[in-house]
Amino acid sequence: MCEERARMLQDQFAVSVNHVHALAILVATFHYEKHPPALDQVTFAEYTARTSFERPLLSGVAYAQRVVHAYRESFERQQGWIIKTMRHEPSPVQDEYAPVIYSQETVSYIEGLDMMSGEEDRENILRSRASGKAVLTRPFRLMSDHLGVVLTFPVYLDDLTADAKEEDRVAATAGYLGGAFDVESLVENLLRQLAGNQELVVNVYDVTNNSNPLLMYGSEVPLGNPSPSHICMLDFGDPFRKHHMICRYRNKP
Ligand code: WA2
Repeated sequence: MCEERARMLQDQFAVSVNHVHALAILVATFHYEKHPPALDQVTFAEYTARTSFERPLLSGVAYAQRVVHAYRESFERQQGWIIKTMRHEPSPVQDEYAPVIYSQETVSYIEGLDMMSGEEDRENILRSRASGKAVLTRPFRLMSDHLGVVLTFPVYLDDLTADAKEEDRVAATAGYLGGAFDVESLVENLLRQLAGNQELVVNVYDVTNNSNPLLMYGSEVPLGNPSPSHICMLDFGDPFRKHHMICRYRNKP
C-alpha cells in the first residue's frame, strides 16, 4: 500500500515538473525570441489556467524576470510599479532582483514581488541557473501558509550547450519559471481517493540531511510509536534532494 502511494505521488510530481519545463520553453519562445515579445500577463494567465490540469500538484506557476540593479529604474518605469519584497515592502538596493512579471491567477499575490527576497526561493533561483536543471526547495510554509516546496526552472537568453560552464549559464540567465507544490492540500486530495486511506498514516520527509529529516507531508508522529512502519524511497527529480515516504497503520483504539 505504501509503494502504491509513493509511485502515485512520484508520477503526479513528475508530470507536473514536465509541464513546468514546457512553460519555461514557452516563455523563452514567445517572450524572448519574438521582438517585440508575443506574451503578456493576460495571455500567460489564460494559458496557465487552461492547462492547470497538466500540473495536478501545483497550486500555481509564475515567471520572475532577472533584473540587475543597473536596470532597476528603467524596469520599474516600464512596468509602472516598483519591485517589492515578499514582505510587501519596497525592495532595498540589491545586486539583482527576480520580480514576478507573469503569474497564474491562483498565485497572483506574488506579482511584482522579488522572489530573491525569500531565502528558500533565492537558493532555488541560484541553484537552477547554475545547473540549468529543475530544482526543489526544502519543505517550508509557502505564502499560502500551506506546507510545500517550490520548483524552479531557469530561462536563458541564448541556447546553451549541455556542457555550458556555470559562469556562462549565470551570464545568459533571463529569468525563472517556477511554481508552488502545495503538498499540504493537494497531496491530501490525492491520497483521499485511495482505498484504505482511513487506516494508513502517510508521512513524506525531505531526508537530504539524513540526521535532520524535514516533514513535507503529514503530521509529526510522536516518538516511540510502536506500530510497525514501511519506508519507500521517492524520486522527485532533483538529485540534490532525497525524499522518502513512511506509512504505518493507525493504532486501533
Ligand atoms: N510561488 C508561490 N508561492 C510561494 C512561492 C512561490 N515561488 N514562494 C513562497 N510561496 C516564480 O522560482 C521562480 C515561485 C517562484 C518562481
